[in-house]
Amino acid sequence: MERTFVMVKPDGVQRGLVGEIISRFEAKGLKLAAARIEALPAERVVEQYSEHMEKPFFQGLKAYIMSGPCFLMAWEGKDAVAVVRRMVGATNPAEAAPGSIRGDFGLDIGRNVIHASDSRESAARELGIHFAPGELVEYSRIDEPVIYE
Ligand code: IDP
Ligand code: MG
Repeated sequence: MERTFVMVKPDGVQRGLVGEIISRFEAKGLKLAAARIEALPAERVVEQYSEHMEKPFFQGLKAYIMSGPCFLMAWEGKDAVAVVRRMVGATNPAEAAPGSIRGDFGLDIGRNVIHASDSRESAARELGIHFAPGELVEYSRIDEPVIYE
């Protein structure tokens, strides 16, 4: 089992997409381990996106992520990191596959609704930035025996 970090960005929260997005991951069979709505402080936004610090879009990205509250989640399941990235879709929503979250709900690369960790290492790092270990809840979903072989 893997855990991954997922965040509905301020545009997704403002557009009322939090419930739709949770529903997709729940229906897939993934397990919600933590969730919180929060206006992120600058230092955690910079830490989250440190790999992009030198990019021309960084200041705009930081202002976008700080423009309103985000909805932070930890999702758990088999191959959760890769599965969630596929469900999120390509970075540019205009090119993201229909059926993916970005493909269904966005048009602009600078307003792409959602973030998801891109590797197991990023997932561990990002979960550590936003959640204390005790915030990740361990439990079983009663439907696990019919979701997994
Ligand atoms: P990802 O979110 O699909 O992993 P990254 O390349 O890691 O994409 O970029 C992180 C975030 O930075 C994107 O989700 C998007 O919000 C923003 N971003 C990336 N490229 C651009 C750009 O060219 N213009 C504006 N924002 C961008
Ligand atoms: Mg990325």
